[in-house]
Amino acid sequence: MLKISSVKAIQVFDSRGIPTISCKIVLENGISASAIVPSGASTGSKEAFELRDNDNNYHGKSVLNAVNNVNEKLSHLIIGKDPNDQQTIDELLISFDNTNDKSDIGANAILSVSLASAHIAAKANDIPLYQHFSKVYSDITGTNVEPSMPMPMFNILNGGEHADNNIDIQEFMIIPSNAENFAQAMQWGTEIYHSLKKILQSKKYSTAVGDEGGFAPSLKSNEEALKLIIHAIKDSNLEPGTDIHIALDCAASEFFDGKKYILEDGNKNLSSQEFADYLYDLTQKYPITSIEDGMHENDISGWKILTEKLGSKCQLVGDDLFVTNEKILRNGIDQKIANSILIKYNQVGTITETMQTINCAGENKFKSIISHRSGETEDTTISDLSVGLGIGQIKSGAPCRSDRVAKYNRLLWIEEESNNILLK
Ligand code: 2PG
Ligand code: MG
Repeated sequence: MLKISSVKAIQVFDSRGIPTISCKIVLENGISASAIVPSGASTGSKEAFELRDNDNNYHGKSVLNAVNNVNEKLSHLIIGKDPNDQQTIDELLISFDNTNDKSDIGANAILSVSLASAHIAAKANDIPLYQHFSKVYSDITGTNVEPSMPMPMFNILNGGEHADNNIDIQEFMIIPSNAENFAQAMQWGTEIYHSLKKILQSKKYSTAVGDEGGFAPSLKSNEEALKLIIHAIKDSNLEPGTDIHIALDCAASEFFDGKKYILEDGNKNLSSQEFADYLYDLTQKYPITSIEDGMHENDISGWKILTEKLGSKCQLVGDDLFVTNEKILRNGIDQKIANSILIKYNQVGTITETMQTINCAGENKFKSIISHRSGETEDTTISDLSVGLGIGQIKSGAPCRSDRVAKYNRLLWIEEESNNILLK
């Protein structure tokens, strides 16, 4: 049995220069491991609570109370426990907080311990983290999984809350569907990214990047973004619709006023039905196979319209809609909305709950996509999680900026060192 001897958190910084928590766990035998918590910008209203200090420091964004909660409270719960038993650790953390949204201790505080615990267990057992995650998943859910490499979704053009431009849709992603392995997917992704840069330069558009490393030019319309991407795919000698497909994250909660979807694109004010038609038209013209948050998280009738219209031909992903929460997902499944879920562990707060949600999705034939947050760090836990659970898909932004590329680079090493694991 392994035994935790100390748990220590400090405040560190994410890719936006905003404070976040890093937690280090040390075992009795002296081995240590740490993890860092990410943070979102376009957040769902039902996400677990991110505790920030809201005082005069760091524009109110410091996390010193959450850090203190780890050091003064959570550490005492965890010291002496065996990190192999992820579920027991997470249940102790969850019940100590005792609120539905983890607002007492802070989901960021709780997640930092949950993640560090997984890292130290893998390290102490001398196995890769993804293998540890496979084992933890079968312990928690009773379902055995085969590790596999995920298909990446590269967010090469940024709009919405992640960029200071006029593009409504938050993420335009490319999926190298026809790639034979992860390394080839990476090659295609980077080649298209650089082709897009050249095209933007030739049109005198900005090549400054948004929060997730994708370009963030001001364009005439959302459709112009799609045309530029198709152009970049062809310039890379790849075939749109065969080699490469397109995924969108509308993050539609950000431009819904309670009644209408307000698009800067042509000053459109669209009803749910009209916005669903608008998205449908885009899928008719471009090889779009995945649309995330195509409706506001509370526009359930809009989600029903969208699912009826597009659900059989397109992956419809609930992010702000489901917030990685099993109960909210079950409710959505009952209402027959969406057909896939985005998985972000800080939306729910522990590894255990994240795995339970993924399992619930699988049992109901929903696909899962593991995701970064727009505020990221050098932490690469999501890469191992995607492989270990054989999830099949990951989005971690553009193939640019170390906070994004760190995840892809970790996946390249996993592919190299486990040459029998295939791209799903
Ligand atoms: C999203 C995420 C990640 P954020 O909406 O899918 O791309 O953004 O972390 O800002 O919620
Ligand atoms: Mg999203």
